[in-house]
Amino acid sequence: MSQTILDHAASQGVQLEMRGAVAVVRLCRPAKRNALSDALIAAIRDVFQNLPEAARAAVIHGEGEHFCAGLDLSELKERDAGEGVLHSRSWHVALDAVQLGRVPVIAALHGAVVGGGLELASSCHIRVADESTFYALPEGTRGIFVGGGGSVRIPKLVGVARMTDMMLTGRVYNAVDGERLGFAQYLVGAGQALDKAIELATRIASNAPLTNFALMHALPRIAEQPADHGFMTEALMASIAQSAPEAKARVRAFLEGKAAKVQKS
Ligand code: 1HE
Repeated sequence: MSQTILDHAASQGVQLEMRGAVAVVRLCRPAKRNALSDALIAAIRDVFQNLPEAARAAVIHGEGEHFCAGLDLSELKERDAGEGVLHSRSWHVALDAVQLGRVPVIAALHGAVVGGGLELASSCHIRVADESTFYALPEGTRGIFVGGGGSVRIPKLVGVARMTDMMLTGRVYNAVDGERLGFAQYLVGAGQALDKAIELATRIASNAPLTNFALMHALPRIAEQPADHGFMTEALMASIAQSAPEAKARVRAFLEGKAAKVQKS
């Protein structure tokens, strides 16, 4: 069943390839700069909801010269208000499948990361950008608004003031400024983002699964709770994580001198 869904997603332009425990997801619509049609959004949803059991981390990247040009503007038909809400909500479901799925997701960025492409990148857990990357929110100049969760997720990366400026003025950030401001956590040479993202994903795949789960599902929720509630949720999550046999084994290995020390960077 899952394989049929993945095959269909591939036919719609979202391919999945397993590299060990890392699911490498590729947007394959380079002629249209990986613009996100309704079919592509549905395929992203289906892939992330049906990752193979063996996947312990995932990477998403785009084929061609750009990560993603955002919403497919050729599909921006006359929608009435109700249809518009449902269209936006369909993006929310797809990008929630990325953010709140089973495994951490790393975005490997290059070229344009604009509009809905930036919304997609911001639903991932880590972003690696190469030096060709640029970030923009052209929605403002096109007379529309973000609709793929960007108004919730992008301010968490770079703040409300910066997002407001980008949408009001059409401001574009380059790769160096993007890393400095928090769009990406890693900046690498041209053409190296995918390799770096797979390297990080491979490392993440070797973490205790419950730690990865806590970071994906508990941390962002704790961050939105009042401090008193956050402390309680943290205590519950910490207790659950440390009671897992894998945590006990890892701590024992360190105490017996069998696990790596933290090295000065
Ligand atoms: C597209 C799209 C698209 C390219 N929808 N077809 N996003 C934008 O406003 C960004 C619009 N795109 C661009 O500014 C540029 O295309 C890029 C900077 C991304 C890339 O430039 P370039 O010179 O490499 O490519 P190109 O020649 O502009 O585009 C190649 C083809 O892709 C061309 O089609 P062709 O049939 O003439 O070959 C373009 O029309 C097509 N193409 N981008 C449709 N976005 C949930 S709400 C989210 C709201 C938004 O995302 S709004 C922001 C939309």
